[in-house]
Amino acid sequence: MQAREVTRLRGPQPRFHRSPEELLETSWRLSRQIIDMTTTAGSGHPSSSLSAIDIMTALYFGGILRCDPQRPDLPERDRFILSKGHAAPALYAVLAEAGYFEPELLSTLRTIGSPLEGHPNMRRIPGVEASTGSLGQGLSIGVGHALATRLDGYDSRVYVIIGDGESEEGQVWEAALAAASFKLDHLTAILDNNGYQQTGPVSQVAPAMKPIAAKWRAFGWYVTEINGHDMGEILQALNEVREITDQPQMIIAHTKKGKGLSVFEENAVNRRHGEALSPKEAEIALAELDELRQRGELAMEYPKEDWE
Ligand SMILES: Cc1ncc(C[n+]2csc(CCOP(=O)(O)OP(=O)(O)O)c2C)c(N)n1
Ligand SMILES: [Mg+2]
Repeated sequence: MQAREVTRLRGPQPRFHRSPEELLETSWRLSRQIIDMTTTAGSGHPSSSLSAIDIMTALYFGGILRCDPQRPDLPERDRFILSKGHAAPALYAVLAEAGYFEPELLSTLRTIGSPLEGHPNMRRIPGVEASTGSLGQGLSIGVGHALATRLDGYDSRVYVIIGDGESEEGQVWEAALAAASFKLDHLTAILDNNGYQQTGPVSQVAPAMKPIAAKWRAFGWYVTEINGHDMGEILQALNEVREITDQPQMIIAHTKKGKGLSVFEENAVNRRHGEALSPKEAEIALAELDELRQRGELAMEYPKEDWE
């Protein structure tokens, strides 16, 4: 049987084209919201959300993701899937900033009746592409979207953020194998490589996870590694992978769980996985964030030799 020739249909264009400096400012604001909403809720995963917020900010507001918040179901849109669904506060902050829903809703996180559940629910929030939280599934869902949009002849790209602890799930590697076999060059995975999972450092729980880049390469993926808190590096990687043909791409983003804020750094076990800050601690964390901004140090240094 002959392969069907499809003309790739272009979709919406990126809505926001903020500069790296503006993106840092956006991410600072959204980081504050992550701390505020989880502390108000008294539960949630602030450190897991903060490690991914710079990447998500760049995706949505740095001229990458082609979507239309007024028409979230447009078939030609790009897709973003947060496979590590416990970082929902980061996704909610980004979606509200993009205009998918009113920012006032953020303070209802995890309250009875609120659509902002502890993990994202695609049936209740526009812009949420997949209901995630049960780890390991998001990349497979991304493979499905990439195959479906290719069959339909759309030019849509699919982006999936996975966690390093999450990568211990076997399903991640089934998806990796499938994506490379199907030559899904419109699929980009981003690994939030923050070095920690729920019960401890990934290097202790699963020492064989290293070397991670070599594993993805061996599965047939194009791989690049970046500082996941450097807007310039994030944007460069996201632009670079668009040029890759016949292969899915993995961006290994070296990040800090809790974005280097002292309240999280002080915890050597798991950077306070799944714990909201108390109001007093939140005050300290917010003051630190504000200080970094005032000193013009929001662009976080994370030299290669310190990457987990
Ligand atoms: C299938 C499954 N098993 C266990 C959990 C509980 N759980 C939630 S977050 C987490 C750790 C995830 O670590 P990682 O992927 O590194 O994410 P991080 O919080 O570091 O961003 C675990 C085990 C879950 N949500 N789903
Ligand atoms: Mg982790």
